[in-house]
Amino acid sequence: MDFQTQLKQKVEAIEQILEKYLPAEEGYQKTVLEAMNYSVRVGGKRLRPMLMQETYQMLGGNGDIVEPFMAAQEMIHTYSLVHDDLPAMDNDMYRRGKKTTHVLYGEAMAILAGDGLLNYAFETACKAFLLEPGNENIGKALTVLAGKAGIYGMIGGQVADVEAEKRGLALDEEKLMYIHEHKTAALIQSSFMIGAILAGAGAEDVKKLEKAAYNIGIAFQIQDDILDVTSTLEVLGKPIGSDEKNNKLTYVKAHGLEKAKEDVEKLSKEALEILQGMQNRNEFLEQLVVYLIHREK
Ligand code: GRG
Repeated sequence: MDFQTQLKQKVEAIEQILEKYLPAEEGYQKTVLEAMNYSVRVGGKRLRPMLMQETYQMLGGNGDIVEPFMAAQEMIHTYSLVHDDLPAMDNDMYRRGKKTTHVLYGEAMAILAGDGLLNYAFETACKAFLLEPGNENIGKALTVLAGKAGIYGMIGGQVADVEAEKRGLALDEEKLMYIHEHKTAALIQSSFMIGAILAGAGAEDVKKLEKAAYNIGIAFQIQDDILDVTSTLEVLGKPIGSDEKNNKLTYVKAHGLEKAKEDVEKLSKEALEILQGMQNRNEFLEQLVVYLIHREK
């Protein structure tokens, strides 16, 4: 089966898992539940749960314990997008080709939907304890899920990004890499690490995958910056030029388009070398990394 067909099938299978874990839209809080579910169902590449599942399988995992974590990670990712699109942050009206959550449900409900998704992510991941009550890897995986999304992870990166933007700080390479590592690479790292931990991998393999995912995350973000300059609204599903509009510190701005493209290649090559050096290989995962880094949307 070719890569695109496999990718499509895997996205559909992940969407079924997500559906299983989304909350029922009922009760006095129904509106926020609808806004949460809208935000998750609106689409997206489902990259993070896919990376988690593929890593889990690469390292010999064959149960369903990874599923609540896959759903949790997509909920965390979705909350971050809902909040990032708010008027107080990027004030974006479109995401994934559809209206953003605050445009449809209002700002207050979008804030609450983001909060709801973040909290429900942990309620969902904790369901792994019901599947395998005695499995101590669940606690380790929860620690990584929380840490990489938190103030020393994605939120930390977003804080530095918001401040750089608001204050119009001069380009600073160290800060730029801090932002990319935390805002973007952190959730990609936790996807690989949680997949590995739940499959019972040792600390050394988890460290190697953390490094590979760092490279993938940075390359993914640089590609995001490249697309913001070179793509179109139709292809991307959101307006291009938003980095410029928001006075964003980007890799393309700091280094120029050519160097940005070269570094994407270099980072992805190093990441693939790490994956190819693992005891077990997953051909689809390697193809997925290449595809994501060279994606057009
Ligand atoms: C609000 C705490 C907080 C964090 C927001 C994710 C994020 C941090 C901001 C969104 C803007 C952005 C460009 C982030 C970098 C990561 C990135 C490229 C996210 C988009 O991820 P995709 O391409 O999205 O996987 P889909 O729609 O495919 O799920």
